[in-house]
Amino acid sequence: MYSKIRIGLLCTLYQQTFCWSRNESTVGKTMKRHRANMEASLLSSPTRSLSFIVTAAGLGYFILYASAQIVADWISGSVPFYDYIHIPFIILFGLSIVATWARPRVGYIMGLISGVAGIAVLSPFTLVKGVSSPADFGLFFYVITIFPMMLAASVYSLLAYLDLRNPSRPISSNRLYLRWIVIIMILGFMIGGVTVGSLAAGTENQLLSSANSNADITILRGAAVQGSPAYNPGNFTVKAGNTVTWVNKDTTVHTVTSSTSGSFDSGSLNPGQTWSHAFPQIGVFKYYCTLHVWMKGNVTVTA
Ligand SMILES: [Cu+2]
Repeated sequence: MYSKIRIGLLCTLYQQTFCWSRNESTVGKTMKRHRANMEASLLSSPTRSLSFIVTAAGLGYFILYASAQIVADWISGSVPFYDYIHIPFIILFGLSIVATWARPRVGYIMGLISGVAGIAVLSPFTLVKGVSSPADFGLFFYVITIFPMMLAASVYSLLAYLDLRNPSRPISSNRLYLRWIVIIMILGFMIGGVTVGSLAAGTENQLLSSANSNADITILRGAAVQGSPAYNPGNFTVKAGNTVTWVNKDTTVHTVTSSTSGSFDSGSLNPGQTWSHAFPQIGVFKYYCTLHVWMKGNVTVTA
């Protein structure tokens, strides 16, 4: 009798488990199919294609730009360190675009995270420098287009993710407007920025070329590029007791710093700025730029 009860109990347990799991799986499947249908209709909507286009364009623009730069630098023989910083982002952005296409809900989160990470990590290196000196037009153009494009990709990824998270709810017209406002603002910012920048570049070039022409030594345009001439003349000869003046005619900050520590140091010399130092003693005084250590020059002081 005891065993009969036990078998009966087991049967009930088994049946309940079986029924429950079968029930669950049927309901689950229907729910899933319903959700998939909603998502599919949402994904085929114009909003979705707009989200995909903006996200892919925003992230893809960086991939193309940074890859082209790496190839160009590689051909020219010197690959600066920011090219290496770009590599993980090229991979991350590429994966995000593929994911956005194949698995939108995961993809848009990735798009949002990688867009924000790109802005956060890359802007400290270039943003202020690029905007402050439009005469360095390559960098200026990079800054004024890359970051707005990344921002657009991030905003669109966020909006697309919010829509996908709740696929049964119709997309509000506010969000549709918001999408268009974001595109118009970002395009306007880029076009305006490039226009103003190219005008400012002309002015800056003029100012730099007319900056202190009485200086003894000129920091040449493009001095930061490894292998190109930096200080002109590279060796300047002066009589003891005289003062030597440097002028920075490049578009970026440089220094004139003694290779013998503590002897003399100009500190940061902004574009157009001059700096002077007196040489009372005879000898050869080597100096370099602390920001671009390959920039070297010397002053020979004679009796
Ligand atoms: Cu320098």
